[in-house]
Amino acid sequence: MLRTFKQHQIRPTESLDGRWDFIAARDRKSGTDSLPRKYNRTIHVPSVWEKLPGFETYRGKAWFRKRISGHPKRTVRLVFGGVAHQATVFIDGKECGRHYDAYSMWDLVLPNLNDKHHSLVLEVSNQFGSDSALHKENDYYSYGGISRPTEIQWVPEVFIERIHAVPKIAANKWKLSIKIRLQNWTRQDLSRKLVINFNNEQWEIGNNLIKAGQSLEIETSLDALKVKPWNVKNPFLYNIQAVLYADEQPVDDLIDRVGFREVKVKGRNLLFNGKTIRLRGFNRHEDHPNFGNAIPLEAMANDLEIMRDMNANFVRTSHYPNDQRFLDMCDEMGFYVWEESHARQAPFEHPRFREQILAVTSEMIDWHMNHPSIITWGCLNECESNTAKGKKYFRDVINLIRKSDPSRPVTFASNKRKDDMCLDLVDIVSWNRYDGWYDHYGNGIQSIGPELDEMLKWLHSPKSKGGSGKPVIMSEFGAGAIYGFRCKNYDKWGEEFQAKVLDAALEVYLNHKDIAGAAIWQFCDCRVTPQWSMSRPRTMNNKGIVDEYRRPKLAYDVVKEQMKKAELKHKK
Ligand code: ADA
Repeated sequence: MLRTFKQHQIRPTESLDGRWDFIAARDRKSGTDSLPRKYNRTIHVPSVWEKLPGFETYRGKAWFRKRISGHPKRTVRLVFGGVAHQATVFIDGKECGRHYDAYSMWDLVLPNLNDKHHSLVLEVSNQFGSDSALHKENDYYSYGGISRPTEIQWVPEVFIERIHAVPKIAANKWKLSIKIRLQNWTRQDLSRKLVINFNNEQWEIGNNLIKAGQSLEIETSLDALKVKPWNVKNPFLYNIQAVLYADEQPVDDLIDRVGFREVKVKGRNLLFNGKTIRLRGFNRHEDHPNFGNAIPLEAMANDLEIMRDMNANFVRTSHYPNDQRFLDMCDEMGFYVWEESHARQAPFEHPRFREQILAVTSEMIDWHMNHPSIITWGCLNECESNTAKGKKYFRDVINLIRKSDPSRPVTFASNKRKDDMCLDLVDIVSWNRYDGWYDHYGNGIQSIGPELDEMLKWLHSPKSKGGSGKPVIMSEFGAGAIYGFRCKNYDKWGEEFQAKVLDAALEVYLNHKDIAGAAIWQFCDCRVTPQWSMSRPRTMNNKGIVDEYRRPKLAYDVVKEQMKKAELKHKK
């Protein structure tokens, strides 16, 4: 399933997960200019091919094939949770769509497929280079494959594509501002009646004409709702269902979920339903030694249980949108989430950068809008925010975020310190700092407090050119440790050294009156690309509090204790 809950009662759907035919370019004898006639094996979907013995380091192309069936009166819509990272879709040998980026959900409507069986083929590549600005050699691994759940749906002439529901409170009454997007894939104008079912009540939204081949966005508002608010202690969720009628017959539906909460910035604080909150948690890569980034639901749930055990209430989806099922579980368990579009030290000069960053940012918000756990949108991690040229990109991406969703604050994680030129563009200032690891090794931990105070003094002065008075999140800090390397000399890479740095950093960041949140880098060790191997023992980023198998390092108990102390302090 694409989500942790059922999204349709009327629309027929079917999972395409399971065995697909598979062949890699390196195994094709007759060249790769045309689609394969033969497939030499099958592969499970979702998965990454790097988990197939012999494919551990395969960077190239592969083809996936599955038989699908049409429908006499409807057409086929394919929904992909994520394909890593360049996909070209063929139906019966004809190209019918493309998508770039592993971390965005996307769909394809295939009009007029008759009700016979058809051959669906995906050509997938995890290659870097001139076509890929966001997936590149990096301090995390870009895998290859159909790495998230995939679904086939059979939709009527006009179907419900998306529901966006934004909760707002006024005079102590909750309301939902709703936008529903309908798509008419036929060549004729069609009229349809729309109904919304919410909290055991029904709202008729009347008849709407949808022009041939076009989408129509319908706005409405459900007012004076008797609902319980969503918060991390009591994450109350409500289903919202849109139903479409043709000639008084229900022909389509879409169910999504909402939680009633408002996130605002007030001075140097983050307000959540009017109360100041303090964030404490982790940066988490979607990475696992047995699954790559195709992490099964149970393993995702286990990650959140481990974070909860360490008294965390916050997770940053570094550095890309996550599997929606992970976000669903954050909604269900009660976590605050910083989700960001895919970029880590991205090359603005890359010929495809602009189009790709705008596309993935738009897809992130369009598909993930309704998650109550997402409290801020992030972007452009440690990108060029220290130049006038770079600021143009920051301004365009942040403007796109604000236009797509005015309801959430915006931030980006910066390592540019006093050279940053983009702090006027954000609502929340976020800093990546590694005092005691990259900086000031040796006496580094004594510098954490003084360095922070020096930065805050600069920030809340005119010198920061727009950062003054804004909340601050310490978006990354930490140290590396190789699991099992114990070292009483407190040498680097030893678990003792990492625990000492984390203890000192959390003592400062979780208790400073002007720090609204802190996210440790990082939750678990993760695989990186070979180019990083000189500075990354095991070709892994070893700053996890647990290793890649989620085995706790010495720092685990230090983090747990520091976060418990902070939870008790801020509850007061
Ligand atoms: C940066 C970056 C992270 C990771 C970290 C590290 O802050 O944002 O992705 O690379 O450094 O481990 O050095």
